[in-house]
Amino acid sequence: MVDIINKIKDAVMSGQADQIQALVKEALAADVKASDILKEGFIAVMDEVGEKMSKDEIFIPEVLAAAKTMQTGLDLLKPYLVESESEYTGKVVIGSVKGDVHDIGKNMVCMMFEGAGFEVIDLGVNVPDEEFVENVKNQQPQILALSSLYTPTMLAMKDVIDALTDAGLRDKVKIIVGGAPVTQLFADDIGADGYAPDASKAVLKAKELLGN
Ligand code: B1M
Repeated sequence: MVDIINKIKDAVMSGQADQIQALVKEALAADVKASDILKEGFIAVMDEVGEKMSKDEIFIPEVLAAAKTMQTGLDLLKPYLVESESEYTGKVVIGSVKGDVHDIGKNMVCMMFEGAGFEVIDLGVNVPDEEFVENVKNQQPQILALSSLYTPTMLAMKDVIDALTDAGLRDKVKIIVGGAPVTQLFADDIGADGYAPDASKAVLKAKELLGN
């Protein structure tokens, strides 16, 4: 298993998007669990990418190529990762907050919600407060999910909550927040209803908030 996981990590680190699906298939055929490919392969290598990026050992084009490779691999892994039940449990509006263009983690959260039977309205990245407010008003989701990866954008989560309060919509939706720099303490401070450290726990938290 270590060998194929290392090959997957190398392919992501060097941005070989054309080879990643064959490697993921090889790992699955060798009975490596999809969750291990995700954690020990993709997420572990993205941490290494982040470290190299912060030390200026690699730069944005390489990071983008790594991100694209991971997303291509995830597309193949998706059916193996999501839960098999597909009972409709609610509607989620989700986005990466204003100023934040990271979307791989947010896309994983979408994937897990879809797998759990939620209807997902993904607003994408760098989403302005007003767009979240509009969608809460028009789509009437039970859950609003906000993602932030870049510390300077964390306070945009509070701006969304304040904008919903100003629009008289705060009590119409449960808000969950997440992303690498986000913590339970921060979630409590900004008045979110819940925090989740990863995509699967985001679904569990949403279900808990909805009383399921
Ligand atoms: Co960015 N970046 N980046 N980057 N980038 C980080 C986040 C960083 C930690 C790297 C580093 O320096 N070590 C650092 C942030 C430091 C900080 O703020 N504390 C950083 C920086 C500084 C930047 C720029 C400023 C770089 C620059 O321009 N000089 C810039 C900022 C752009 C912006 O947003 N305004 C930038 C740009 C980029 C790229 C565009 C090049 C690219 C993004 C491509 C894309 O997403 N399509 C990129 C990438 C790829 C990364 C790293 C390397 C990988 C992120 C990733 O996809 N991880 C990242 C380092 C790292 O995270 N190790 C880094 C894998 C993903 C599965 O994990 O997204 O954490 P993650 O999602 C997890 C959980 O966080 C959680 O669930 C997921 C797993 O289950 N989760 C939620 C996420 N959202 C959730 C929502 C929830 C619940 C859980 O509920 C709603």
